[in-house]
Amino acid sequence: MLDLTGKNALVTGIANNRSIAWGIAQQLHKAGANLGITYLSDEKGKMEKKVAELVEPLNPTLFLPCNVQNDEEIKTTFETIQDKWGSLDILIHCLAFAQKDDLSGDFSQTSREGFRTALEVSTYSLVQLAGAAKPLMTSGGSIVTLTYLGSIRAIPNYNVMGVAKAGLEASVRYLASELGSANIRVNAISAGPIRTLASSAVGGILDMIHHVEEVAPLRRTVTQTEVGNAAAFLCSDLASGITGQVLYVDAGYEIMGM
Ligand code: 0WE
Repeated sequence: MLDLTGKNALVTGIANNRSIAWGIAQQLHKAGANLGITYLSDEKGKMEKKVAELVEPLNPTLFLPCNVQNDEEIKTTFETIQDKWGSLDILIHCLAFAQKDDLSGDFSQTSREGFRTALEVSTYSLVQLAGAAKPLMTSGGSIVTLTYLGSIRAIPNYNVMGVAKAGLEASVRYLASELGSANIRVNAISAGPIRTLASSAVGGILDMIHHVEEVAPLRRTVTQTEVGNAAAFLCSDLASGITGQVLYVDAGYEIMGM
């Protein structure tokens, strides 16, 4: 049985009730995990309030700001985990950002700054958080990140994010290789396109979703709950032999040639 009772899980990347991270948090909670939630702090504290209200039913025992471009917030997050929990079992990484003008037009025109930002927030952040989590995962652990097909195929407009996700998937393999001896598993879920805050800001996302509904073997897109269930599985002892992998939760779309 899928059972995460007694496991401490840190979930990053919840912005609202459409976030994939929200789907994951709900399924981890359902499986009995003790949750810590991080959010991206803004000046007015609007995000803090919104995310706090959303996650309240999941009874998180930690609720912290964690902007991965802010070393202090990362330090405080993991110090608080050490103080309040003593150890960490599960880390969910659902963070990505590219400047909006780098998600359309010619990839060859990506600026140095835009490239740097996308890889810092979307790729390096996994390495950074895994490095901070490693000393806290004293009884082994499971790290799960989110990726997208644009890492291995040229998806129109995904551009610099495709490069960031390719780097993310390679980072999953290098982290899995390093952390395996501590019984820490590292995997990625490659989710099909879903309407979220991030994807809705992208032109043409609805056309992409309609394309998936026509072509994918299951003739539909996937839900946040389905991604959440796959994440709960990867975090559980049911997946004890799985590390360094990219698991496609995409209604089968990735296998199709036409
Ligand atoms: O990884 C993603 C979303 C990544 C993303 C989205 C935004 C929109 C708003 C990163 N940074 C930003 N920055 C913003 O300012 N997906 C898999 C969803 C997604 O994004 C796309 C897609 C799909 C699918 C962008 C272009 C084409 C397809």
